[in-house]
Amino acid sequence: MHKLIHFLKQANNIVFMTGAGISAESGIPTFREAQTGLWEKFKAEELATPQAFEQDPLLVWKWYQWRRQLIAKNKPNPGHLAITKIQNELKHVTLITQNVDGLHQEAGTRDVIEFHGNIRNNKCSYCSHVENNSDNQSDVIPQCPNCEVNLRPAVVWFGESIPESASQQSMQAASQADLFFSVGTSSRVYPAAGLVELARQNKATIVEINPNATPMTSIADYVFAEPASVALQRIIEVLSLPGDLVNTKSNI
Ligand code: BV8
Ligand code: ZN
Repeated sequence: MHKLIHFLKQANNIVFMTGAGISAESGIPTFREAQTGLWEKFKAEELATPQAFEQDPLLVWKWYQWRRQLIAKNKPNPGHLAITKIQNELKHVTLITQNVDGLHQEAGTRDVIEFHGNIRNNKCSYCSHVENNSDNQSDVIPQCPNCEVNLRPAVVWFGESIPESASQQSMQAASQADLFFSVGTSSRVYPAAGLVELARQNKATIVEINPNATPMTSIADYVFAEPASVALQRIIEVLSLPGDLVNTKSNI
């Protein structure tokens, strides 16, 4: 941990990339764990596609409304809050998130790059119309005022490209990072997972925080095989202690 904290304090460009695992401790199911209740017979990856929305818009719409209500009932956890604290205490910390739940912003993290869009808004697939969905709990799908077609959640579905600005900002951040944290992601979805590889190619020190191994574990310089809130709070504790750093009981 000593060397990592030394890196943290010396780093000029720190990047955090988060996945569904950081929201798991807020009660939001991760993307690949089996769904529950009326959604248990569906796989998230099958519902989060333009084809699914085309085929059964109401089914996909209800799934998103269900997720929105779940998110609204939950709040950021200590893992989200720790990233905000690190961003406030250290210079130049960039957060890229694959999550669409908005919990990082709610935790006070600034300039969040939403790599897969956000669930708060609806957008039109045919024009630039976007509208907020926050207080709409209806099962009636809103229509685009310009095109008179179904609006859809303002997220990036499988088979859709990453929004240009999010993609550009993320690639720039990853290529300039000297310290890159991959937090709570199975590192299976591309191009997001490729950002770790891009950082690595540019000689960044890679830290993975995930209770389970992923395809990125083998290229990580430091691995915290524990929940995000535990690992990030340990880093905060050791970071904010003055002078010499305490020994932590971990393999780091
Ligand atoms: C693209 C928004 C170019 C929606 C998401 C065939 C056709 C088309 C494309 C493809 C194809 N084959 C492959 C692709 C590319 C595809 C892809 O990568 N597929 C994968 C499945 C192989 N990618 C795309 O389609 C992307 N676009 O490539 O465009 C293109 C265009 C046209 C045609 C071809 C290519 C777009 C991908 C974006 C999809 N949208 N979300 C919504 O949310 O509804 S992705 C979705 O997965 C979520 O955003 C999620 O964040 C993301 C990644 O998953 P994870 O976050 O990693 O979540 P997961 O559940 O997997 O893992 C959770 C982890 O947390 C676990 O490791 C667990 O151990 C850990 N954990 C659990 N608890 C904790 C914890 N960690 C820490 N603390 C804890 N407490
Ligand atoms: Zn439209």
